Formats: sequence, structure tokens, C-alpha cells
Amino acid sequence: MGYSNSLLATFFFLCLELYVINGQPLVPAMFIFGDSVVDAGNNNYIYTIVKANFRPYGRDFVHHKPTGRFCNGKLAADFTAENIGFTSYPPAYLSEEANGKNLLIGANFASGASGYYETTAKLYHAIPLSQQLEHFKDYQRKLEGIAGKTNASSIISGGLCLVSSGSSDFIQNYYINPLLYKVYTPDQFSDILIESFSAFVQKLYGLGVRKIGVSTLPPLGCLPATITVFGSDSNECVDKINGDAVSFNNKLNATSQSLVNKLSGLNLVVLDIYQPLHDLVTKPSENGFVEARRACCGTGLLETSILCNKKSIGTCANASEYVFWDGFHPTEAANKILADDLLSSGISLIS
Ligand SMILES: *[C@@H]1O[C@H](CO)[C@@H](O)[C@H](O)[C@H]1NC(C)=O
Ligand SMILES: *[C@@H]1O[C@H](CO)[C@@H](O)[C@H](O)[C@H]1NC(C)=O
Ligand SMILES: CC(=O)N[C@H]1CO[C@H](CO)[C@@H](O)[C@@H]1O
Repeated sequence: MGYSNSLLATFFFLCLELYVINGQPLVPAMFIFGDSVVDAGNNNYIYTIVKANFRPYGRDFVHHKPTGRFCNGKLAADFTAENIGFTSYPPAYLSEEANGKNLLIGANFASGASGYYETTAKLYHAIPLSQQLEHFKDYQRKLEGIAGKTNASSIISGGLCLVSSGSSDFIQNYYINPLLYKVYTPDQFSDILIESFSAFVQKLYGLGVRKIGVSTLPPLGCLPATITVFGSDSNECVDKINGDAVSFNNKLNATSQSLVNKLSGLNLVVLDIYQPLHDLVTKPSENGFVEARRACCGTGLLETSILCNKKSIGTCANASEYVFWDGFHPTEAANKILADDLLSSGISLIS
């Protein structure tokens, strides 16, 4: 974080604390869509191998409990919820907790290994965005039952919607799938994803959502598993893959701008996680980290989901020293920093 950025962040935190002392979150609810970066446990309830509801996942979470979050502790979305004044997290929509008054603060519809490209989710039996949207419609009907029609519609329009998607489309699908990489250039594939993103936002808008923060792709070429598989024996970030992410992010920004121009009353902000995560990877010690190439879990070179488990050999003792928890996902310590950055770039969504 640059000097002016951290100054801004400090200022926002001071303002936010005033609200939080008042006990009222800055928005009535949060609705979360997308992939494993934000999934808070929906995959526990479906038939997929993409799961994280076993140790060592969750070992640093509340009560040291694995919840299905792909992390040792909290996700950036959890810190965001705390930062804006929530005292609990929007429940995973498929969980038992997603019931009655708990739904008043929103819900989490995300599913690890889903993407903007519908068939990415299908490959892994995850919940595609189209189905996440059906769950959201179902949620809206329940909310009307709990809060009444008028209150429900102000919860929806005042609520903050977070969308994180696209990483699995590239990493778990495009780069390893000849049916895609032989047919489309990365640029063409990006265009398909962006079209799906645009359609998704318009559907949310049609359902009454007005505040949307969409995260960019992270530096995909710097994920430990990407370097292992595509880094041709170097321990450096894979430039080509980072380039694809940057190009996607530029399109995401342009398309978001045109959606804002087209849909009146829509507050849509692109939340950049590329630069902050890239900074952590390339300058770990400046941010208090010791290791950015290897992840904490197992050998740290590749393992994620079922390959990161209690029997994995080599899992680190102190995940706070690591930028990455597993082959694809940041640690809680990194997520905390990312969430602070998200807050300063997303401030117009909550003020
Ligand atoms: C709607 O919200 C108002 C103000 O918070 C509350 O007093 C009222 O009971 C709510 N209506 C229903 C049907 O829950
Ligand atoms: C874990 O690492 C962090 C960051 O380096 C450090 O602040 C903390 O004291 C360590 N915790 C333990 C138990 O060693
Ligand atoms: C919609 C959106 O977030 N647009 C951003 C695109 O990038 C420019 C330059 O970084 C920002 O100023 C816009 O806000």
C-alpha cells in the first residue's frame, strides 16, 4: 500500500469505527456470489470433490473449526463483513444456519470451482452462477416472508453484493482443457467470461440489487500451484498467465463502466485484488511475511482441497508467515491485508 492509500484507509477506519460503535452495520445485508475465494461452506452440502471442511482448513478460524472456507482462517469477505460493522457472517445458503432471522443480514451463495463460464462449475460438480442466482431468488422469497415485502426490497437494494469469479475458469479449466485452449485464445476466452459477467450483473440489477463490488482476477501466474505447473522449473510468477489476468481485468473495468452508464442507480465498483496480492508476493517482507512461493499446507507447491489434509506432510506451524495457505488460496493474514485494500477501493459502495 502506498502512503496515500494507507492514509485513506486509516481515515476510513476512523469513520467506520464511529458507525460500528453505534452498532449499525453500514449496509443492511451482504450477498456473496462466486468461487472458492468467497465460498463459506456451500460445497459442504453438494456432491463435489472441491471441499475444505476438514483440518487443517479452518485451524485458525473461530473455534479452530473447518467450515468449508478454503483458508486456515477468515476470508477477505469475512474481514469485509467485520469492517463494515457486522458481528456475524452471512450464512452459506445451503447450510442449516441459513434460516429465519439469520437471513436478514444476507447470505452467501458462492461455490468453490464455479466460474463465469457455466461449464467450469459442471466439470467439478460445483454450483454454477446461474444456479447461485436461482438460490438468490429463493432467498428473496424467504426474506419477504421474514421481513415483509417492503423491508425485503430495501434490504436487497441497500445490501452489498460481492462477486468473485473467473480464477477457476482459467486455472481449473482453460489452461488445462484442450477443448478450450485449442479453440479460443486467452483473449477470446476472456471475452466470453466478460459477456457472462455482464449478463450476471444485469440479472442482479433486474432482481433489485443496486450495490455491487466485483473483484478482479488475482495475479494468477503467482499462485503457488500455477508456478509449479506452468513455471517451467523457475520459482518466478508466470508472466504470460499474469498478462492474461491483467487483460481480463482491463475488460472487466471497461465493461463495468459501461454497465454503470447504462443501468440507472447501479453502483458497481471493480475491487482490485491484483495489485495488492502481487505486492505481497513480490515484496513479502515489507508486509511482515516470510514466504510467498510455497504455501503453508503440505509441500506448498500444489496441494489444495482434498490434497491438503491432516496427513499432508510439511504443513507449516505458523500460517501468518505465509502469503498462501494452499496452492491457490491466500492465508488469513494475507486476506486481512486484501480486505483493508478492498475497503478503501469500495468505499463508495458503503457510504
Ligand atoms: C419492517 O421494518 C420496520 C423497521 O425496521 C419494522 O418495524 C417492521 O416490523 C418490519 N416489518 C416486518 C413485516 O417485519
Ligand atoms: C506467527 O508469525 C507471525 C508473523 O511473523 C508472528 O507475528 C507471530 O508471533 C507468530 N506466532 C507464533 C505463535 O509464533
Ligand atoms: C467501474 C470501475 O471500477 N471503473 C474504474 C476503472 O478504472 C479506472 C482507473 O483505474 C477507475 O477510475 C474506474 O473507477
